[in-house]
Amino acid sequence: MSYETLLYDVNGDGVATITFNRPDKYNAFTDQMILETTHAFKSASRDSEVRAIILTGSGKSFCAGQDLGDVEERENMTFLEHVRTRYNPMLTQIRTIEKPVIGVINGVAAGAGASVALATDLRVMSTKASFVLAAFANIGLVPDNGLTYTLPRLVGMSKALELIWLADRHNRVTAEQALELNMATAVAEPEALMDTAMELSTKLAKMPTRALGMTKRMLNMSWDSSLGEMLDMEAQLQQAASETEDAREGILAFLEKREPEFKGR
Ligand code: LHQ
Repeated sequence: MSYETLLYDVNGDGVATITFNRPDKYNAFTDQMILETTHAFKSASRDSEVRAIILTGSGKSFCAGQDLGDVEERENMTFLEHVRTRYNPMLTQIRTIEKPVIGVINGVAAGAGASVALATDLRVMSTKASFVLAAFANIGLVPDNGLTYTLPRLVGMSKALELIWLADRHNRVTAEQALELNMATAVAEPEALMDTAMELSTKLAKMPTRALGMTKRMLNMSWDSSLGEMLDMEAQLQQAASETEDAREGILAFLEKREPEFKGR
C-alpha cells in the first residue's frame, strides 16, 4: 500500500505498521493524513493476514495534532464539519477495529495526536516521549478525537481535568508519569522501543484474533451498559467464539498437552 503521508507495512508475522510520515511538521494532521490513516486502518481491518497493528510516528514526534498551518488555509469548512467528517471516522475506525492496536509513542504526542495515541488499545512509550494534553487549551480549543472519553476512563475525572487544563507545553506528561497514570502499558529506551513493541505485537498477532477482537468490542461497550446487558453479550459472543477454528484448536491443544497454533480464523 502506498500513501503520501504514511508508511504502511505488513510483516511476515501478521503485524501491520502504520507510520505517520511528516517528520518536518512533527507529523501534524493534514486532511490528507487523516483520510490516509482512516484508509490504512480499513485496509488492515479487511486484510486477514493482519492480526495486530502498530501505530507510530517517524522522526522526533508521534504526532503534534492538527497542522495549524492547514487550519489557517482552510476557509470552506467549519470546525464542526472538519471534526465530524475527517477526524471522527478515523477515531471510530481505530477504536472499533477488531484487532489489537498498539501505539508506539516515539516522541511528543500533542493535541489530537495525544488523543489518537490514547485511543490505541495498548501503548509502548519511549523514555523520550511525552503527552501534551494542554495543547487544546493553549490555543483556546477543547479536546477532541475522543480524549474526553478515553482520558477520564484511564486516569479518573479530576486527573483528566488537571492534565488538560494545567499541563502546559513545557510541563509535559513524561513517559514515567504516563506509566504511573495508566496512560502507557510499557516504557522503553528509544533504541529498544521498536523491538519491545514488535515483541508485544507479535505475541498478540499469534493469539486467537477473533476472540481478541470480540473482547475489544465488549470492553468498548461495557462503560455504557448494565451488568445484565454485558452478561447477555458475553453469552452471545462466547457462542460466536466457540464456533471459531481457533477455539477448536485451543481446546484440542489443551487436551493434547501442547501449545495451540492459532490462525486468526
Ligand atoms: C507544527 C505543529 C502543528 C504545524 C509542531 N502544526 N506545525 C484542532 C483544530 C481544528 C480541528 C480539529 O482539531 C484540532 C485538534 C488539535 O489537535 S488542536 C492542537 C494542535 N496542536 C498544537 O497546538 C501543538 C502545537 N505544537 C506544539 O505545541 C509544539 O510544537 C510541541 C509541544 C508539539 C513540540 O514542541 P517542541 O519540541 O519545542 O518542537 P517545536 O515547537 O520546535 O516544533 C517542531 C516543528 O514542528 C516546528 O517547525 P519548524 O519549521 O519551526 O522547525 C513546528 O512549527 C512544527 N509543528 N506542531 N500542530
